[in-house]
Amino acid sequence: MRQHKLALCKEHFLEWVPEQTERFIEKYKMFTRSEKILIAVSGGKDSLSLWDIIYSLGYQADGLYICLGIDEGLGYSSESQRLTEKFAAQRGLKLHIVDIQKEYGATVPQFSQKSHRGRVKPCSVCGLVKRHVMNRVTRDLGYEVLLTGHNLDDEAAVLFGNTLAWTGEYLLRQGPVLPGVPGFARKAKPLFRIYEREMLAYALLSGIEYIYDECPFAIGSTSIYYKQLLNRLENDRPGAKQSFYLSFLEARKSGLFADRNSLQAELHPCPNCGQPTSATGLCSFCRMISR
Ligand code: Q46
Ligand code: ZN
Repeated sequence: MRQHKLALCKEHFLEWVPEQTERFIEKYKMFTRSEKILIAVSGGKDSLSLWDIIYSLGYQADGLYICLGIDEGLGYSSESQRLTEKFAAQRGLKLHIVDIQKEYGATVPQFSQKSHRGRVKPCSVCGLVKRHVMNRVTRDLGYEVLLTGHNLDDEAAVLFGNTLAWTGEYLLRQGPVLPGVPGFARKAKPLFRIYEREMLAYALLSGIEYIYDECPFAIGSTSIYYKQLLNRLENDRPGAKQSFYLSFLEARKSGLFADRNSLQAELHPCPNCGQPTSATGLCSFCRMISR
């Protein structure tokens, strides 16, 4: 690991990743062992590894799998669900499953076709659906914190995109912990300082069976393009990705950006689902499913 000037054998690497994760959970005050935790799991290497790590560290965390109904001739959703269920069953962990088609009448690609959003790719609809369901399950089942498996490469790519466009509101919201507000539980990303390559190595070395294929709609995405650019930078300057992200957090902490409240839209509960929204009337999710 050139970025850390560190070389570890398999045994020590499998100890190092959970130790680092726990260090960051504590340093960034993400959650405690007495809190009820929900982990959003997709069947991919990062979220399943996160569940594995959190469980091995002695935290009590249940999983949430959202079946998006993405097939594209690959059976992407059914295969990722099968692997997630297998992972949970092997370890005796509790998994909640929400099937979008069964609950809301259409799959994510079908909602995308029907709405004006994302005629080519369903990613914006997909993001909207996932956010809504994650918030709903976290709130309805009384979880105190929701975890996602974003790693350093994911976060650096999002930051890169937000910086290219100087999207102030997103820059203010991006971070390892998003505090809870009435109607929304706290959110945390315990893997945000672990490189994608390290997570891949962790999943492979610990024998986690995960879905190798990317979502078919991820091909050609901007986030993958940004990751490739950042990898070129990292290749020439080991540690550049981490320093880009951590310098951003430092800059924000020291007040480089405007006060968070000045850019935050006022929220009120959606009259249908009750989730906080800045829209007047129904939230975007309820508007979409009511069409
Ligand atoms: S947004 Fe788009 Fe991902 Fe949804 S449709 Fe696939 S690529 S899964 S993170
Ligand atoms: Zn709503």
